[in-house]
Amino acid sequence: MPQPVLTPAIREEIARLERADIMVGIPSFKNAATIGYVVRAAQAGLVQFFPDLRPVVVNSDAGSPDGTGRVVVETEPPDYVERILLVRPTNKLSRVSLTYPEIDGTGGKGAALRTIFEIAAALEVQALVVVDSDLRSIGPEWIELLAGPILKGGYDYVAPLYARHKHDGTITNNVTYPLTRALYGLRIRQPIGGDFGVSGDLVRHYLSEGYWTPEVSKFGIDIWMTTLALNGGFAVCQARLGAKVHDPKDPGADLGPMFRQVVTTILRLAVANEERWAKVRGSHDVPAYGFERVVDPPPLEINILRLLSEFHAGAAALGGTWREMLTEGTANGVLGLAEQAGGVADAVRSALDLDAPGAGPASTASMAAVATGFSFPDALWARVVYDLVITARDQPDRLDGFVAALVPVYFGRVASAVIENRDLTTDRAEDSVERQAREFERLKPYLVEHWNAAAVAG
Ligand SMILES: Nc1nc2c(ncn2[C@@H]2O[C@H](COP(=O)(O)OP(=O)(O)OP(=O)(O)O)[C@@H](O)[C@H]2O)c(=O)[nH]1
Ligand SMILES: [Mg+2]
Repeated sequence: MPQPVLTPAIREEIARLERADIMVGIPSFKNAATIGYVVRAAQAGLVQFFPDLRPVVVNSDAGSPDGTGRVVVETEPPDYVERILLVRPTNKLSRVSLTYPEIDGTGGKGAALRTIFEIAAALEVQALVVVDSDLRSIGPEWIELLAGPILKGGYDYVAPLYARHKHDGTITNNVTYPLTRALYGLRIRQPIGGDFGVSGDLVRHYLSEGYWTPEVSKFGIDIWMTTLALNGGFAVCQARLGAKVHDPKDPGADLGPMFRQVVTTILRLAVANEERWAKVRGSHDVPAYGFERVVDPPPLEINILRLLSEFHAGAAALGGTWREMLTEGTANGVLGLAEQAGGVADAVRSALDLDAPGAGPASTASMAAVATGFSFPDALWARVVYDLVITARDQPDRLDGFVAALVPVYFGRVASAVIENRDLTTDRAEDSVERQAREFERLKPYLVEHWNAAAVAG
């Protein structure tokens, strides 16, 4: 385990704060425009719901040039709680913004959280709540929903449950949810949601864990936290937070590096935890705290044409690599689909006249309506992911390259899901996510057989 060297500034803050009972940690990187709102919500939540505890808000920033840290320390808590409810918080709320140190030369969300864990452990907090700094939909009650199960219910890990738009959360829907559920047998719907509650015990467990990679220092951190909580025997629940509204991302344009960091981490952890999942069949619900809410998250546009084109182009550039990382049957299926994706992409381009000079971007709906013939079957996708678990074990040194080569295949899978869900409400689209997760469970023996067969052969 790399020991991040806490900077003198961080040590000073720890010495000044001495102790806290509850901490809200916020990682950030150039979020000056949105973090003030998140800090206001967190502060109001701490005062309103936990007036007797010693609270602290800690922002772990990447050294953002846009003044993110200044916004944090200058944001005043809303006074309405004290004015109307006559709540007198017993302890003054402290706000801190720090620049986190890199870990072995790598910075990112995970490195930011590691500093948050160090501070939480040093202050001996009972509950740590972590929330993203680009959230628009957070309210004070999120603090109670994420910390309440820990402080009042004895839980150690609270994963978020939110309504996300049917086209949002594609890494979650296609990889981390179905794979975590099928491997470890627990239905954590948002294993990389970004907003969590963690007990003091679990924070200490995180700090004692030996497994840490450059990917964990970046966006691998969320699945690392969830997987360690599940496999360390900690009590896990979920909290219904309503909608997740944050800076939107188009999977084809923004999510490639994040996909690689998350997927490499989930695969390496699967290899390391074989004894945890080998015998698990089926899955169980995980209790959820908080009142159900009916909310419609804002729509998200996805460039299906780009996804299909990259999948098609991937076959020419990476077909050989796909054959190295997938079984023969899986590779043949994927290569056949990539070929088809090229034809469908051409059809979309010509039907919508996208090659015409001055043609503007097409809407997701109009592209999906033309692309209806394209479908990436659940079973094939599950085999792709399972083949990668085996490859992660057998060729660990080449895993980064294999996961990079998986990105266009994932694009093909995302395109298929967007096309399939084009006319469905967000609610109904959830059915196809569940169907796929059941397919991962149904094919778990495929994973186990290949794992055992390859072990014998090797
Ligand atoms: N300190 C630090 N924080 C980062 C860095 N990259 C991202 N973050 C923070 O991590 C959080 C999540 O980052 P986003 O870019 O919103 O990621 P996302 O795709 O929305 O991720 P999910 O919400 O998990 O789907 C935000 O609070 C970011 O500010 C980084 O390099 N350093
Ligand atoms: Mg975000």
